[in-house]
Amino acid sequence: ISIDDRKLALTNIVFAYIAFLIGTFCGLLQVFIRNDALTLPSWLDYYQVLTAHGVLLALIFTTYFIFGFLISGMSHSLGAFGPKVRLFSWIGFIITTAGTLLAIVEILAGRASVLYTFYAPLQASGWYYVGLALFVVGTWIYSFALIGHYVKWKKQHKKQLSPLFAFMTISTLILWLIACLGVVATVLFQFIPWAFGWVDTINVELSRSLFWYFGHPLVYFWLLPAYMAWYVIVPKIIGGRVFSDSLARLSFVLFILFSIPVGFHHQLTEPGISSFWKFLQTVLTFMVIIPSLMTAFSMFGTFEKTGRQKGATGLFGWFFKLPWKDVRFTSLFIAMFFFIPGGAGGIINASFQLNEVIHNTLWVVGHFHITVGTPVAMTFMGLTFWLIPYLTGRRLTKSIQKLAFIQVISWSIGMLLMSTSQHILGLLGAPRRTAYAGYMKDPTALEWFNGILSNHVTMAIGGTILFLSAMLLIYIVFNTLFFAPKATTEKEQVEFPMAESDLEQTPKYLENWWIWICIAFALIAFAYTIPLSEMIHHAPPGSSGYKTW
Ligand code: HAS
Repeated sequence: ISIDDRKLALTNIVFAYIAFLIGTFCGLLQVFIRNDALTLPSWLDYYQVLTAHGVLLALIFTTYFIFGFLISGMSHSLGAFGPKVRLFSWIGFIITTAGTLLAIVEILAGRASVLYTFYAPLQASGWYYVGLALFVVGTWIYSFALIGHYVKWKKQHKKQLSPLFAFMTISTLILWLIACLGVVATVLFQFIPWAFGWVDTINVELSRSLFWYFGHPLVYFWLLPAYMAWYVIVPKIIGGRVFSDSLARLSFVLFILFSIPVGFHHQLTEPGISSFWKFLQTVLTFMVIIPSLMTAFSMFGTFEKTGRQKGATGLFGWFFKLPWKDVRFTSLFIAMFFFIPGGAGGIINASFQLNEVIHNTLWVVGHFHITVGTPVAMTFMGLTFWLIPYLTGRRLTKSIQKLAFIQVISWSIGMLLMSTSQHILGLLGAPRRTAYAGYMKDPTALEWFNGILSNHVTMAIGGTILFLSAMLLIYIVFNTLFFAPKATTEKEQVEFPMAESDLEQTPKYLENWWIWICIAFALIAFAYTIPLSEMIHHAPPGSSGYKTW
């Protein structure tokens, strides 16, 4: 890809890893506080550290990395960006970064300890919400720049289906744009007037619902780029082709349809929403599981088909034909493996009644560490190993590959220990998000920590291993950015592995975005209109929700 596009992509990836470095350090502090091994100095608050940890890793690291990856892949598959697309991408980057810095300053100043799910009644300073609004606007400009690049390609290639990577990028961006409407509405019309003191109250239930309208598809905004790597990059690395182009496209379309009207599954215990609407959104949540099951099927299909082409026999012969010594593959395979318990946990969470057991417990913390914290984050790590050398024109040396293996294996062990412990503690009843990490030495609480895996030590060891692994990753990033030897011959040059995809059988209507956007809005209207209007109607008179809506 062109030098200018490389610079753009690299800048995003570097910002992602700056956030990763600080965010993982806050994570280390978390486990020590929970272990009662660390008392924070008086100028640092528990919720402040927790907010920084969540915001830096879940929101900032992911978003910058995703845009770095999408920019690289779009430039690789559709050709170099034109000057306009590049200009708007940089404008998007600058606004996103301005918003990020403003939000971080507010967190560091102790004026925004509202956690990464910042819904009411917690209140931050008005400037924090301004920072968040800028962040979202910046990503929109980015998104439209990438969409513009795609539209130009489509005009030059009339009646042709776009390459799979581009199709998946556009699906991800459509999902992101529609999802953000909820958070933009609550930030602009509820939080900013409330936090700056222009109104006295806020409609809490409405703010939470608008947040989760955004908050659930947000997790698919993280997941879909990982799925892009699984569908498009993994087959190339293992020497195969995309299993089924239409299946891959359909699964992304299903995410556009079903990932948004499901936010109530985060609010099943809230009294302000009637059971009927909760149940309806629970059913829709089970619909959004389908594209993930399709992805699992497709992955097994790719492995088996490629394995058999290489001479594998029997039911599991393909397993031994996979390129285990290639860290680009192994990292992504482990990431997929973690998503089996991660996804199963999600299904448990989404089951209306079972949610009663796990809601607001450490189980949920365990769940998101084996969804966004491993399948997604480790896929991004696996991409980093070759993407940075690809963008910098440096070599992926043998010693770096060895370190990369140690990094992903240590991350897996750390995550396994920490998240297993969190899941068990959660089932026993340990609440999440409490600064009383020792649960005030309550005898019942102390019993939770008596198990072999469910004890503070496991969590602390797991968290420490994770931090060391993160530092190793930072070293790898630094090395491949600045110090690894330059690739001088073509053989040494790192490739962008993108598998071939057979377009012949793919129906053209899959790329008719307006059909999917209209159905998505119809489903959203169906799932949200009545419950939201009920919330607005029942908002306490005088509240900002009552006045604004
Ligand atoms: Fe979740 C809470 C339900 C997926 C992230 N989730 C959270 C929170 C986060 C999060 C961050 O219904 C906490 C928010 C907070 O702070 O309050 N989640 C689901 C469901 C899914 C799901 C149904 N979550 C994710 C993903 C995330 C993520 C993905 C991040 C990226 N989640 C919930 C619910 C809650 C929740 C409730 C609220 C709980 C509460 O009460 O607070 C589904 O999308 C999962 C479907 C996935 C599968 C797995 C498919 C498996 C694949 C791997 C194949 C493997 C291969 C390798 C090929 C069905 C694709 C094979 C190798 C071998 C050797 C065998």
